[in-house]
Amino acid sequence: VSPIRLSDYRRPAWTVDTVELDVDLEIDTTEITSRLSLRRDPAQSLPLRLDGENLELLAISLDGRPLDAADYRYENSVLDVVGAHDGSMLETRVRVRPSANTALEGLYLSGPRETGFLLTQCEAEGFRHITFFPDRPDVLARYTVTLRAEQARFPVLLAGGNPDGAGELADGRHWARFVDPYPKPSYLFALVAGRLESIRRDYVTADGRKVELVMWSEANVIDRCHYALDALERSMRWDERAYGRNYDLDVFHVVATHDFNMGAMENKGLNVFNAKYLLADPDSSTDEEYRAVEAVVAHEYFHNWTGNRVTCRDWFQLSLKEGLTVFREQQFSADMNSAPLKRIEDVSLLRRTQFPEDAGPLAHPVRPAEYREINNFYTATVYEKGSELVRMLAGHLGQDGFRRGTDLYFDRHDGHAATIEDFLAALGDANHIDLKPYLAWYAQSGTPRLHARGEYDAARREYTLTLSQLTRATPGQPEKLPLPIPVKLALFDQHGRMLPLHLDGQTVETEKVVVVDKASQRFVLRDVPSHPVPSLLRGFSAPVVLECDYTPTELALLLAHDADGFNRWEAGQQLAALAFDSLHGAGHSAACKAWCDALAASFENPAIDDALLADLLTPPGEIEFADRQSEVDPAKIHAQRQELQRRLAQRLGANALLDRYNMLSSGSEVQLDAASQAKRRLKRRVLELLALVDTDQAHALAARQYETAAGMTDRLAALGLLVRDRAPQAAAVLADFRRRYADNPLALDKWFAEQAKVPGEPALANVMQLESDPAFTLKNPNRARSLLGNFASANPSGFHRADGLGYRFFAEQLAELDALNPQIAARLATAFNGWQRLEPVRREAAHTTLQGLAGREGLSRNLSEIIGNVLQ
Ligand code: B3K
Ligand code: ZN
Repeated sequence: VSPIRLSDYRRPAWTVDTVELDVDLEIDTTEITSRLSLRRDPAQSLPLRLDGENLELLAISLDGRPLDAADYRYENSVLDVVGAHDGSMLETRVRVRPSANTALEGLYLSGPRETGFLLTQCEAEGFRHITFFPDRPDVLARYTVTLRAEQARFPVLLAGGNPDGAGELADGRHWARFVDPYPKPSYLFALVAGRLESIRRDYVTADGRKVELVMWSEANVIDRCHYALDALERSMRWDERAYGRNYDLDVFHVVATHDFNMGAMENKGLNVFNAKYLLADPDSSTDEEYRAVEAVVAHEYFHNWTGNRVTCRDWFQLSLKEGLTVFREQQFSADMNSAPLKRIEDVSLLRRTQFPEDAGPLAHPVRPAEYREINNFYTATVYEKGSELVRMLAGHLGQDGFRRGTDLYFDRHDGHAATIEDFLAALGDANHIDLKPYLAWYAQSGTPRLHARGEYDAARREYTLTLSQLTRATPGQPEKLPLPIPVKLALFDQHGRMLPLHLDGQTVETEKVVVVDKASQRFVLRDVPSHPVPSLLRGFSAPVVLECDYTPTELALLLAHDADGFNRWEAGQQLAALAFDSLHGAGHSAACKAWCDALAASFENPAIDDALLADLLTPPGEIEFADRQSEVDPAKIHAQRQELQRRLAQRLGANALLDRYNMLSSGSEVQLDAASQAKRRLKRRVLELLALVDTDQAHALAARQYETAAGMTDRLAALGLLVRDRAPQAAAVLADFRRRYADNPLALDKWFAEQAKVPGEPALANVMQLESDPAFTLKNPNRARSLLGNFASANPSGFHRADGLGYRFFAEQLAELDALNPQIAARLATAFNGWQRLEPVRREAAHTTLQGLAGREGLSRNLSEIIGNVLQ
């Protein structure tokens, strides 16, 4: 297959005004009749061509006249029709097979065939698995959908849009109709049918529309949907206030499924969620999961404007909706919880997922220039880096300016399919600013390195900051241009006091943003009384790697005094990195001592919030450390990071850790307020540190914590520690967990995940044994991810064995999974990213395995694109 290129974009020759779908639902065979009213672009003369994947064509007619075999051809997933003209009506009837659909794209069955329900997933190109259509996001049509099914088996029938009648039919069947008044692209179509329960709430939008909010799930988990319903209401209010956006239909349905390829889907008026991001209760969800539910509910809701009302012209523009919606979701979560903690979490995620992606063979721009399989481009780059780009734009315009810009964007493009240029133009026009220079960020891949060097001239009282940028070559992009990099900065004196900034003759407050848009630039700050310590890139003002030759003392000063919560944590991370390097260096342990001393001071500082303290006490992860090295030995990195943490634990002292642990012991009921969550987070970290210096004691405490835990956060923290440490208590705790949650697939996923994350050599034996556990199946994406995804992507020392057996086992699983679900196989395969930077023995083993996998017959387009790119 040759790639699809952005530069080849053409307007559609044919569009569709209205779609009428009649769907006769059954588990094994469903029949779909579609009537499309067609519009022809007068400027083009191409014959009618529609997409259709694996459809059994039963009937076809044009303008009421059944077509002869000579008038159409259905081959290679396209339907060509002759004789259509502007205004024609094409009617087709097709048959599809939901219960046989293991790829979970198009119409499929969730759950067992006796009790499960039917649902659809269309983004990106699933609609062509349901009916013939110009299946591209710039074809916006109005949908009328009529569902018919046996009433006893499918009591609930749902589709996007407003309800428009329902009733009974002969033979125990019934029907329901939905009309969506808003033109939408086919990827936002959805239907759901089966036995589902609901909880509901009335909502009135700021502009006065009465809306019924409904959460749907299978009966046994409906009690766990309340938190999501609250989160939905908070999201709706927030979007009204922050962006002036109101909901626009009479109903908003949200459905939970255990069988889903991703987190959730923003179908118009009928969101579908992976149960992992909708269900929450204290006994089975951790605090992190509660926050994730809130964030994903908000994310999908926010898509109603950023994605649905204004959609993407083509899939290259995916970040137009995803980057912007992630940004909105991050703002919302920061408002609902703690802004600095949220920023730490988001930047950590970016560094753990996006930086490695951007540094390896899978690197691609936020707006890719080409793809073979679009589902492979729902990446950390498009989502998380995309959000960072929007954050830079928002920072540049300021809160009011950004709001003016988004208002204009919605005004201009409502009901249309837009591009990233359109977005930048609207933001810029509303503020009389040219934002075009930021387009380069969307086109250029790779993480820029920003080098900072400061010089203080005591005689002139001047501090000169030289900032230079460099982006390394990435696949297909040997030459890189300088990008506009906003650097938010402040200066501190040696006592940790912020200094006023005098730049270009103006006095500003104590914080300022300078934009570096050349390869190298100098900024002179005047009237600086003493040699300052700069705090750079505050709040992580641009997605770059900052290289600054701080001394350990300077970093310790920032860690103690920086008022920017993010940069304070960041100083600790930089100091931890110096400490990490010093461990294998020639006895230079000043950095390690400085790190431990600084954290010992934080540990005693009552002004620091418990959750921030927990984050301060956590050094960068193994993946982040690996990202800084040119020849990676994951086993060594693991050992060295453990040693670093052991030194910290030693410095804090077993007694102090134990005292703190006891002080943090929580009550018999789970409270979800910020302070209670923060306590649990710190408690977990303290216990992990204690385990490094008083192992038996910590394990005994963990076993007790497991027994007495009021909720999942404490319970899983205890189980995770015992399992990772392979403590004598681990087996009993695992057995108990398994029994306790036998009927709770989301909890059971954690049971698999924790065992897949055991560091080092023992991991593989665990995973191989769990793979043949009766509860394991490759058919369920959550289960496959919990075992194989955690092993290959979240456990570097376990997966990257020197004997290469981890790779071989994993590749076998991928091949098997690919035959069932190519999207999930391709996603998991990205674990091989970065293999070129492994030390030679592992590199060779990974290479051999990858070549073996690439040479297999019948790989999906999804998996072969990833393997092909990884190998290049
Ligand atoms: N838009 C969906 C993702 C669809 C992925 C298709 N492979 C969820 C989201 O970003 O909100
Ligand atoms: Zn999204």
